[in-house]
Amino acid sequence: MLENMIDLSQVAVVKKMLDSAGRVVVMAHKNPDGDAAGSSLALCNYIMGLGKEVTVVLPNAFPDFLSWLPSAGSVLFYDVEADKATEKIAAADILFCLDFNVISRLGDMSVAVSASKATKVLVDHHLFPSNEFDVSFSHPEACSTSELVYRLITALSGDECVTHDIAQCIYTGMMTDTGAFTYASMRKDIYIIIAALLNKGFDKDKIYRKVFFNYTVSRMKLMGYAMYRKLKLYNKYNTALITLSHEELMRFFAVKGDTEGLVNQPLQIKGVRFSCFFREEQPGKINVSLRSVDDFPCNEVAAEFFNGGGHKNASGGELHCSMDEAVRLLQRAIQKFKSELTM
Ligand SMILES: [Mn+2]
Repeated sequence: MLENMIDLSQVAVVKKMLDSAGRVVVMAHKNPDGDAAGSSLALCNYIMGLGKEVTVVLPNAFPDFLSWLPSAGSVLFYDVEADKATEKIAAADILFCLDFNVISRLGDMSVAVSASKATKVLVDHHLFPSNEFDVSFSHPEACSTSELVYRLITALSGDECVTHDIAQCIYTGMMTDTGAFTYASMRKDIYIIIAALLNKGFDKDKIYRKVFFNYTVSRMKLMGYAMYRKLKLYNKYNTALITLSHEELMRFFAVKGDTEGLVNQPLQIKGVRFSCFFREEQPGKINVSLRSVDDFPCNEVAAEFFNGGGHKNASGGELHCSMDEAVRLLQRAIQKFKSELTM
């Protein structure tokens, strides 16, 4: 049996709304990841099963390795078809807002969503949800929004409503948001849900390969280069840093997503508790990714030194300076957080 998480009186409210709704739009955050795409498509497939008109509208495309997700071909992308997307949003009775906590996370699309008079239902696991939503299922304790969608639809219609397609979407979101169940994945409910999903008869190992074994040769070589030539260890501080300049990214023909996950790699080194990756997206503009293990608060480092924030073990930020200056900033940061890094 699953432990209770979502509020059943709110589920009843959603049920009523769905019963009387004509048109529904499901959306997720900009630069959608496996959880954003998986949770949206799971919910979309469920609502389609109810016989409603439903559209998934995303601010921009998800990575190629998610294009096999059931119904992925029917998604409307705001950055490509803004007029059509705006029309759908304006005509909807309900907007399901998945995997983000403030409407501004939709980027340019947020204008159309804020202007809509539709009932906005939030389903999300990020901290600090805004009050822009009419109904909120906000549960930072959930491993993923996909887990919450599973809980929502089974609370609405029981396990029978979970089709083979829906199960694959939900599994993908749960898997990607936990690094294939290597973090944020301690709650036993996660595995009770997975067992229920596997009953629907899909091949979870195949999903793993579709999502994670998708490198191009140039990406593999870039990863090797980064690891062999660009990894720096601050042993005294149990900290690792990888930097990639704009020139280096160009040299390896890096495209969006090619450095995904690189920041996690140094955490595999014995003793490393804090891993940083600086990627010079454009000359002078540096994207900062931070990862940690245990209690080391990346988000505090991100907020204080890198104009960013995020979760305790996974945060990000942005700098407008040279790579040398960024590295010096990190040196100051680890000096400041020395006691937490060396315990
Ligand atoms: Mn998520």
